[in-house]
Amino acid sequence: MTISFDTTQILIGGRWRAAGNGETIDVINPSTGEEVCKIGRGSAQDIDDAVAAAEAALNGEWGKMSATERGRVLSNISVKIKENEDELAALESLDVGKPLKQARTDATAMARYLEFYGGSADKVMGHTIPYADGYTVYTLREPHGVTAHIVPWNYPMQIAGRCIGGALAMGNTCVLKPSEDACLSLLLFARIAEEAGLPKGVLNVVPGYGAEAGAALTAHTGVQHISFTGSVGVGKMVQKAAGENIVPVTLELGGKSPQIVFDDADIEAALPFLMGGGIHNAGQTCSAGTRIVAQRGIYEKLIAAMTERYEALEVGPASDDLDVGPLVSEKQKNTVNDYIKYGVDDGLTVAAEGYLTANCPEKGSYVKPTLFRDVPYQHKLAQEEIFGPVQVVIPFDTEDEAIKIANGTEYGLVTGVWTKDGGRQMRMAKAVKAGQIFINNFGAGGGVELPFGGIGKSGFGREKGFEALYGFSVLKTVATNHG
Ligand code: TXE
Repeated sequence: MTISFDTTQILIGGRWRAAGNGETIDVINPSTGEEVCKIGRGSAQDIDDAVAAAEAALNGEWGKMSATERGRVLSNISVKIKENEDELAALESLDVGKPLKQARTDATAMARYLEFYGGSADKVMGHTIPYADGYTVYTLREPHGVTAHIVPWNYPMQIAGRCIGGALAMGNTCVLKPSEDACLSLLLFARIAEEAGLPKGVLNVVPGYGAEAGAALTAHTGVQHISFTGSVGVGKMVQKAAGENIVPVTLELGGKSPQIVFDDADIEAALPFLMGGGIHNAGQTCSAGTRIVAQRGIYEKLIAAMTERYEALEVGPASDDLDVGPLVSEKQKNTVNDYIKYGVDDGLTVAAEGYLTANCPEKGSYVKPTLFRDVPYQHKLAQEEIFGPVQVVIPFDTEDEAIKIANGTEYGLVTGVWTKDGGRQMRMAKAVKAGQIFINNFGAGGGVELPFGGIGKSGFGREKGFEALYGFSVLKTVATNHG
């Protein structure tokens, strides 16, 4: 495809320009292994400039806008995202290897985030509090100020949509540091936001490496809130940096989410979700339901049904729009293949694999989807986030055992429970440790409205839904003694 803008430019204070040091990063198409363009390599100086621009914007037109007007700007951005969906999806597909259909879903979801947060901007209210005689007490919800957004490569549009949308709804300004591996769609998003009427300096975009631009942003004393989605290791560094400056941080660090299937489950209804949990976005999903925890009575039936589907899975270039595209990079491909090799060498049984179509170029980052069966729940492959198209099936006998397995990792992001027994649905929802529990579904189709976040190593803080708006604002209590 021909890209319609200069991808090397970064956005600071409403001005597109080269990164300060003039350096760039190559963008590799993971479907082919070929370079497609370059992006700017933002430096600490660029971050300084971006934070200064975001600070200035707080005191300009944006800071004076009513919540309703802010909401209208966000709604306009949403409309324009929809108008540009084709280009956004094509860019994402080129950049990270998502099959086109899946990239389009992400563009639609980003539009929906802006629509939702546009509509909610003027509906966040404080309270009046009954207090001592002679007092009137009320609370206000105010913006933090300059907010930092560090976004990974797996869902750039969805993740930026949720954190930028929520932050803007509450009147903050933003500095966005997209992943060095996935930047193109967000550069276009920033252009769309400008066109839709977002005032200059309210959204600044500085692409670059994590250890450079990312670290400079999280350490910056001008930043008043940090949203981070990424790995546990970097999450720890981000939390330390936030601690140095005593600023709030939201960490979304992935997981090892179980889908628990009881004997009485409607397997036909469950199968698309069980498969999607491992295969959608080639398994590179923080909430991927990659641990299939299945009761002994339906175990073999489930394995047989999943095997049939795995063996039909086609892997190919993003533009072929098959079930599974390449992984985001050569590095990610090697990481995932190392996990598969480790499982096989350690004696795990492969129940089924998908296949690579003849169209897969040699240098693309393709991995065969792989389903392991009879995996002990303490095994490395059942404990660690693989972030590729790999699922493990773990058998269990009793409800208590299912709970122990579900809660038996360091993570706690999402859990799916498949059962027709109403009492069990309630018991499981209470017993399982995770930020979201889905009963007889998994993910509820994305659910922009549904608060999302983890416990344990999956992180803390809630994004998405109305709840996120509390995180993106500061509560102020006003107590007036009027006698
Ligand atoms: O993530 P990183 P990577 C997990 C997943 C994946 C693994 C590695 O298991 O295999 O992490 O992916 C920025 N200060 N997740 O290496 O490095 C970086 O530039 C500030 C799960 O790509 O955590 C990028 O913008 N920022 C996850 C972002 O952090 C820094 C999604 C994420 O990159 C930084 C992605 C630093 N010192 C990966 N170093 C999820 N929760 O869904 C890097 N960054």
